[in-house]
Amino acid sequence: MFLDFILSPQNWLDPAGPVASDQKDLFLFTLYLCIGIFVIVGGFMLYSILKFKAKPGDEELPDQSHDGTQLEIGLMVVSAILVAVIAVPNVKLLYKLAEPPRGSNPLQVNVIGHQYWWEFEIPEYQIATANEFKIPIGRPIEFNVSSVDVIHSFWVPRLGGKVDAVPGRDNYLWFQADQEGWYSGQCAELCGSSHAKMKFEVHAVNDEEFLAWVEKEAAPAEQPITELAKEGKELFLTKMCVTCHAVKGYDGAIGITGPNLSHFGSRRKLAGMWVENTKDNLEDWLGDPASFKPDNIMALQGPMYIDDKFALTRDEIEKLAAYLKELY
Ligand code: HEC
Ligand SMILES: [Cu+2]
Repeated sequence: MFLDFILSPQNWLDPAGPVASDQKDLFLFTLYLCIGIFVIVGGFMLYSILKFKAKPGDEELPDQSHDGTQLEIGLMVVSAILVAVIAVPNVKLLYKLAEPPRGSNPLQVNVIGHQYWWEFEIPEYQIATANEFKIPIGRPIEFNVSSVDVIHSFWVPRLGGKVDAVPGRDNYLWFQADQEGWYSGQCAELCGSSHAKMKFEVHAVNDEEFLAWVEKEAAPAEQPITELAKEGKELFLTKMCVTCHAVKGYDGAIGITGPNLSHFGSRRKLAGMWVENTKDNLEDWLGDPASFKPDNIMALQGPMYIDDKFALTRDEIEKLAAYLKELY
């Protein structure tokens, strides 16, 4: 169990950028200091208990003394010094991490929490995506974090501490990734039944790969190629999917209740969870989204899931999945 936590992809003890690494160092410094205090105080206590406990044959109470003015003042001074030793590096780091280093040209990303999924916008490149996004390594990323419904919390443990996503408010956070890789993120504020499944992924890549991704994401969605996918597109446009989902370049597909699906086929995971975005999982999702994530808005409000009259057939699900997979 404990080892699972250490090896987890959300292990903040394994930082991958300067913010997370400073925060870890500060935490461990405080922890080690406290362990030291615990050992010294506990040691004195243990020593006293063993040395002064009643021995066989002791009949009378020992001398009951108090008032060690010098000792008491001494302990107060030591405590005050210890508080300062912990407070000074904390305050220093707060100021250091308040903003990215001067002149570092941070990338702006807007993060919006929704009932069980995350929306990400990169205004500089006019990109809107969901549950998964790429960042360039070695460059600070500044996040403006907010929410459209309740309070969520944006947290990527291996890259830096978290910040609340509060409706009607922009909260601020920055971090930087120094190593390429996938970093798992998590909503860290209880927000409902599928809160634990409100996950997302940050993919840190080199500049070249980042720019290629940005270019692809900014472009309109691909047109379907196979017959199955072409039929899927027709269904997508006529089966009310577009009331909630946007697909760049399609008139009418501008829904904002659900994730932007313009390049859904290139996403690694499904609905931000730990589930791979495979054909089978996608078909299962379209058949019954609530079985993956209870109380998600697609299952709660999508007419095809609440009224048998609009239910999708097996054949329709296959076509829709084929189409979505081609939205690369
Ligand atoms: C009532 C609004 C609504 C309707 C209608 C709707 N969806 Fe969704 N959809 C959502 C929401 C909200 C989510 C995100 C769920 C979550 O992760 O909590 C979602 C998620 C998805 C995802 C996963 C996206 C990702 O980023 O992994 C796919 C794929 C999808 N919907 C396809 C469809 C298709 C196809 C239809 C039409 C048959 C459809 N949806 C109809 C709201 C809707
Ligand atoms: Cu949440």
